[in-house]
Amino acid sequence: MPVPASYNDITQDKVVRDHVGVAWYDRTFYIPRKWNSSDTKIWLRFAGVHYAADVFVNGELVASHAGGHVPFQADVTSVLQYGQKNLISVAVNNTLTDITVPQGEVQQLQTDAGARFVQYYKFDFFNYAGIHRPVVLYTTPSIYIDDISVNTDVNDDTGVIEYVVRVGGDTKTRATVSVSLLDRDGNYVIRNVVGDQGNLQVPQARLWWPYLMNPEPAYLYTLEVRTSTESAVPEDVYRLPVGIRKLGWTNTSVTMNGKAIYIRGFGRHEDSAIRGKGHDYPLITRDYNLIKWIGANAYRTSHYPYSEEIMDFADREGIMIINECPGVDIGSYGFKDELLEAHKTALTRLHRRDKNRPSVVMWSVANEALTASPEAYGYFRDIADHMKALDISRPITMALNKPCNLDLAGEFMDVIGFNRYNAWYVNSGRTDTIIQNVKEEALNWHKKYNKPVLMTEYGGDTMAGLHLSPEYIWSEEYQVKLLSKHFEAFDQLRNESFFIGEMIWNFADFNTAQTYVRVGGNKKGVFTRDRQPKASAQLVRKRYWALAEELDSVTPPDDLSEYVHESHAKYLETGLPDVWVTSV
Ligand code: BDP
Repeated sequence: MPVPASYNDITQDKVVRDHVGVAWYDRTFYIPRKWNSSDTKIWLRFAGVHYAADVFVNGELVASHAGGHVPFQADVTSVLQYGQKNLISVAVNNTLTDITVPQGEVQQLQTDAGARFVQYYKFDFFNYAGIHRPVVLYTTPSIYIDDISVNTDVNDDTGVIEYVVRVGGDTKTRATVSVSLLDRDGNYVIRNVVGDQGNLQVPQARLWWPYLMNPEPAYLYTLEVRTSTESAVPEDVYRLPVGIRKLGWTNTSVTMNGKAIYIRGFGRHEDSAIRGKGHDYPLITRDYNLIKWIGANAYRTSHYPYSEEIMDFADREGIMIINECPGVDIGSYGFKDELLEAHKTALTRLHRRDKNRPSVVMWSVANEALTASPEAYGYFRDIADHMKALDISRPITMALNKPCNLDLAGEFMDVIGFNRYNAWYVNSGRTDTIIQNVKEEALNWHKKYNKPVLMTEYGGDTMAGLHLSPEYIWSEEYQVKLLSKHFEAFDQLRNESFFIGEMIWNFADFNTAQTYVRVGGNKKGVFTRDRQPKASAQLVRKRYWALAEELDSVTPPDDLSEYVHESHAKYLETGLPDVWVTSV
């Protein structure tokens, strides 16, 4: 099996595709003799293995980890054979139960060949499994930088970087920490400040801005952290990209550097043909090109943390991230204490991995949980308390879908996200019901909780190439109409002060479990699974760039209005005559 990749879609064997339980990976490798030094530690790091993993090196268990979307590592210095062959074995277990995050259930099915285990789950994406993200061996000195936390603020035009560095390794030897700050061109702005925590003041700071909100978005400094000791242990150096920004929120808005943001984006998935959820640089680069081409400024990592490489792109390109933990459909198999603990652990690990990223503007603690069940109240109060104990610098949210009047979790959130499939699962075919329902629901959420509201999901399945006119469900024409009607609702809602954004479900088509409501997967993408635009992509592009123009005075790309008949050109200046507007 190739690594990184999901193993499911690589072979012709559906037993491999639908496998439930443990899969073993083995691999041999050599370690140079010169790595064998008392000053050096060797780490084995997995960026993501779904769902649980036991890792053995030369037969010795070095790491056990549960949770498919966050990294883990082990100090393997003492189990390696230097200058010789080593064996690494990884047992990957994809089983989901009522106390894994996300939840699932395994049942026995009687088949013609006898009883077989089958994995069931309620969430709507294929439970791809395997070693999904890169695996690396790397070295540090024996006294090393274990963790860095930064928080930023802006006072007038001075940027403030608050930092804490944690040193790991032999605690008997005292290590001195010093930090420096470099600008984007590599020039030192601040040099060698000694101490493992402190505040850096950056006069005339260049701020981190989202894409299209500023002509120079995503400005990143580099925080260079060094350790030194009085012993012979060599220094450790870590270079952390830092975006200086001030995030704020009220009961009607979320602000970046004092300016209200309006989110225009998508829900997404890590998903593609053959690789499944395996890391793929060309694919993620293409995705960012499409996101920028279409003029989006944000997305939600529905429904689990995405790879670190994907997050690096967001930091560097200025794409705002609603960072979601794998709490999708939480409660579908009951609410238990062990589930709550696993959910908190998932949040802790996500926070530890992504706490320093300027792109992360909100934490999403769950998607479509069973928030109308009585247990949901205490459960989500604890989840929110836990997240707040980890981070008070970012608002928390979740994507809610239970009827507003029955929901028990929203009061613990800072921002309300809601998912609703008007004219799709509800009133299929009736695009004439969208505007009033979307407006009414958004208003109801705001009335109930007095928080900013955004629509985190809406959309309809669309078979690329299916054309039916007048529009009919599953056709490209229908998706265009369904989105347009939502846009009208959003434009009316934007006049209400509390409505802060719109996210289409989904960026691209993706694979799901086999069910009769899915034709080769979920087809709600604005792009196909191989990242080609459907007709709706052209419409979305016009809208997202128009919003950027209206809100942030951005000049849209030339090709957006390639053809305008000369008799209409004048309306670009003066606006459409009233008679046209009413007839549309
Ligand atoms: C929502 C879920 C999302 C699904 C979507 C759909 O949050 O994961 O893929 O519906 O049905 O309920 O397309």
